[in-house]
Amino acid sequence: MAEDTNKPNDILELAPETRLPEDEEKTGFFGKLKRGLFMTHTEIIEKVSDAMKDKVTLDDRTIEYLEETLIGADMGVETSLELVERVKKNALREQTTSAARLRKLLSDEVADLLSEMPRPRPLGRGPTLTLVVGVNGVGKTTSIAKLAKRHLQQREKVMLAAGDTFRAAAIEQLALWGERLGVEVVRQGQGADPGAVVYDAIHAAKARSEAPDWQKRTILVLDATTGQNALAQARTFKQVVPIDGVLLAKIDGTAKGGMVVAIARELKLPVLYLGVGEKPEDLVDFRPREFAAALVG
Ligand SMILES: Nc1nc2c(ncn2[C@@H]2O[C@H](COP(=O)(O)OP(=O)(O)OP(=O)(O)O)[C@@H](O)[C@H]2O)c(=O)[nH]1
Ligand SMILES: [Mg+2]
Repeated sequence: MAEDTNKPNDILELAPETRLPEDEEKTGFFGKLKRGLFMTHTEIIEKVSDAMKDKVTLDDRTIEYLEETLIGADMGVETSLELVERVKKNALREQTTSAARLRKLLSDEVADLLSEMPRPRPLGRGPTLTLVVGVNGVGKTTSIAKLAKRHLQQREKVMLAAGDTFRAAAIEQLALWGERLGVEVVRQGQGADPGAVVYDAIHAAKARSEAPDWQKRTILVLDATTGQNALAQARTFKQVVPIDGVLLAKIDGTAKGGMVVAIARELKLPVLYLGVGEKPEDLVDFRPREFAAALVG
């Protein structure tokens, strides 16, 4: 897949208090993100509000409850404990007694923590070969369509290569997306050598592009609904192929959106994109501040 540029996440970051116009809330980046994280958000917020009901102090029981809430959202045990510890310190200093304030403190801490996480290697301006990997059914093909659409919108040329020559109908599925999006799909028959398909595709793409320097990146697709299992997959993939970043698909279908934090923290892999639905436009960039705001803000 060829593309020109990929802006580093931080350039696009908005200040946490930035309010977006109403239309943008619904259809734009933040609206999509909020819809995608709706289940996780609701779960955490309800629990935080519960924990803080009629509270005048942040007692041990409340703290424990908060820890459980974050662990329940799959943020990872260590990370959850650390986050709550940081929130507790700030809350005690401020003598916070409101759930809303506690949420803000939590959102700030999540954002800070995610901002410390590994950043994607910046891509240069030349064409890019993107290899998309992941286990069965995680959302690879759909994510490829989403990425293709994204690049087309950025006025970049896109070519797809049907490298899954193994699963029945996998080639047709990608070809169908190519047709819908108006993108060329390089393909061979079922059972063909995937290496040969990719070779053909690179050859064809190079023939259409003068650029001498091709950059490569590998994106691992994980399914957010599979929780800890996805983390195990990532560990295994990391051992066999250098992963440049993760696309976490199906975050809209789970209350475990905290996985993003665990991926960044425990696997030290940059999270690049979030899949927030089944349509080609249901893809959002991962940006720490907005993510934290949509999660708990
Ligand atoms: N809700 C939701 N569904 C998604 C998302 N991404 C993919 N899906 C759905 O997940 C299912 C599997 O997606 P595919 O793209 O076919 O997954 P795959 O990894 O290519 O699957 P195999 O080729 O069988 O290995 C499909 O029903 C997709 O519509 C997402 O971000 N949100
Ligand atoms: Mg597929």
